[in-house]
Amino acid sequence: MYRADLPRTLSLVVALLLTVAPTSVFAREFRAADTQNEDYPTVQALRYMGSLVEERSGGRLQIRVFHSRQLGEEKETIEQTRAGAIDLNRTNVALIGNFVPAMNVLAMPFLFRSIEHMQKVLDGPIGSEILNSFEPFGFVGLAFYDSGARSIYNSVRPVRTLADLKGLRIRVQQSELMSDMIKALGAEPVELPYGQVLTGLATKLIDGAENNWPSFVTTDHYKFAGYYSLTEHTMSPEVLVMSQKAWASLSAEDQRIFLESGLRSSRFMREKWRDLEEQSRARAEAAGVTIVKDIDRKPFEEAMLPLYEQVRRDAASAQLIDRIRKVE
Ligand code: GTR
Repeated sequence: MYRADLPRTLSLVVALLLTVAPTSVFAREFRAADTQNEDYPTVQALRYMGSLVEERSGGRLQIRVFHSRQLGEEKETIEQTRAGAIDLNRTNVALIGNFVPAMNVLAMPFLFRSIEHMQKVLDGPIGSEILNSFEPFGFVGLAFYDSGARSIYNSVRPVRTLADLKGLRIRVQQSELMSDMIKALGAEPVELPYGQVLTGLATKLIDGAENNWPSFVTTDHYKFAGYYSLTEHTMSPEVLVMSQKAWASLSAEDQRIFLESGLRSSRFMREKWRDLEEQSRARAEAAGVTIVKDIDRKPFEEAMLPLYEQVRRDAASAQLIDRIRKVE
């Protein structure tokens, strides 16, 4: 650096310090991870939660949202959250099910009869109990977010029956349970991080994948997979967790701020979700995607029985499944 540049550099540094000082000195920033795009309802919900947290704490607590896999793919961000390197994480239950067994129960195929059934379970005592059961695994459950129903899509043929699925390479989330599910349906599972699915479809590494309408469309998967079969095999919701480490560092009052703001953000998100689901479906239809509606779900459900047997070997999971099914 030339000597003549020094004063200018110094004044720049001072100016910079002055701009960041109010935040860095008085506020504590919490890093939140979300794999979805900037405008996705879950990301909007995190930003909304950030505004609530900031307002209620008089600016002491702030949330910085990292969307679009800026902090890595979902599996890695969950590991980092458990280690305390990421403070908040919005993840799908199928991914965090690798760590928290109750999450795998929520990802079970054909568990919920309808979205209303799922919301009733998650909004009620069972939902709170599940959120309260995270701590031994290094997380604190704050809230659930909607994620609709997941269906199978592919680029090869309309899937109506199990026979149609034979031999298709279907991408699943990085979850053993989801791999086993696709295997049980007779297709070939390929575990891939979310960010690699588009390339996988475009290069024909995979024939298809499975997801809800908004994920199918906002990722552009629909441009490479023209058949969307309404299998609606899972309704695995999203969950917002905080690292146990960040949680333990908060006063009881601040913990309450995060909990209540998380809950409010989940209500805020529900409206956005409904709109985007409709818009996404319409957009896929307008782009020429064939929506396969005439599916006999019975054989799909029956194919899942061995998976249920496997998961029910864990007594707590078996009990949770039964309780969820009993909710009217
Ligand atoms: C989406 C979910 C993401 C991610 C993705 C996937 O529905 O919002 O968190 O799990 O599915 O299939 O990888």
